[in-house]
Amino acid sequence: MPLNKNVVRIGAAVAATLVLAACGGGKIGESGGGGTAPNNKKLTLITGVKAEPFYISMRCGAEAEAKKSGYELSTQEPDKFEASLQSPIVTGVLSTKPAGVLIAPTDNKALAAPMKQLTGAGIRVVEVDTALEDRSVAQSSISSNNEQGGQLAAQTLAKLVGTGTGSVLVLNTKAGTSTTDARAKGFEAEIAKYPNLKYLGQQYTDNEPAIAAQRVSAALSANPDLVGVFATNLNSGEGAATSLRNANKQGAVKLVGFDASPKQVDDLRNGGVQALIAQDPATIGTKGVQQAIAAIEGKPVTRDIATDLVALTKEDMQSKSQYFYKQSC
Ligand code: T6T
Repeated sequence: MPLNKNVVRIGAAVAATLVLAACGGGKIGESGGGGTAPNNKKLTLITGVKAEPFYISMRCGAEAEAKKSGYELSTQEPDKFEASLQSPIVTGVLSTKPAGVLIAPTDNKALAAPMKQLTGAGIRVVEVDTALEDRSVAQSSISSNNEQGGQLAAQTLAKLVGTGTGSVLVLNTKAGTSTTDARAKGFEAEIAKYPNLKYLGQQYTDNEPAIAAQRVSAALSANPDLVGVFATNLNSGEGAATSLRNANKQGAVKLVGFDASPKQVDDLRNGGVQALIAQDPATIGTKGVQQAIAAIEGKPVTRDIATDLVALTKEDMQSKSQYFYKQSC
């Protein structure tokens, strides 16, 4: 089912508007632990990786909302998108006794134990972007509808290829990343509707642009009929664009990326990438803080909130520049 519009906006509404009383039911000051101490206005954001425009934009939204609400937000970030580096950060945050933690878990299983330590100490936990498989740990999860984003990427890529035939590749990051796994899943289901396109499966990039570039050059050698690549996130997209440019395949092999970093936006403008599925990380941060505060203050919490996803092309990108990610607040 090809797209009949260049731009499709999905997931603007709350996906599941089930409103729950704050689970754990604790009130401020109830158990004397760090998280529940009276008048504790400390929040901590733990992102997936340091100095990356998606998380910078998320932090900007979170900081502004915290300030507006009289809370103090500090941010901690691992040097790489890796559970073994993020887990000790979570454990370290425990001793700083924030009232609430917003976290983007880098692995949908490995972060469960450290995150349970937080909730065990009475700290309210909200997932921002990525999530655990175990839905009993966080009180609220805010993210794009990533499966729909993958479907949108497949529709966009199929439209770009048009009546051509050939193979298409997906670049995922690391198995166990809830967001990119959902994007790959949505893409695979949707691309099956286009008999002119042969799905080659997904390759993992370890969330490293250099590995993404290697995967694309290997795919080009092994599949001379390669007509499309879907890069499920910022780093894989940046690496794929470099590889296609070096192989003189820019534009001949259509590249659809996810995210909208300054480099990805430049690539869209200069033809290095043909479409981007942009998220709204600032709103993920804003809503994450709102839900954490609701949980801390014993107000109703929304279990799942979906934020915007927008397809950007060279033609319409300027009118959607509010979706470009930031390098600083
Ligand atoms: O795509 C985002 C984020 O949604 C994903 O979970 C991990 O990668 C990014 O941070 C971009 O690098």
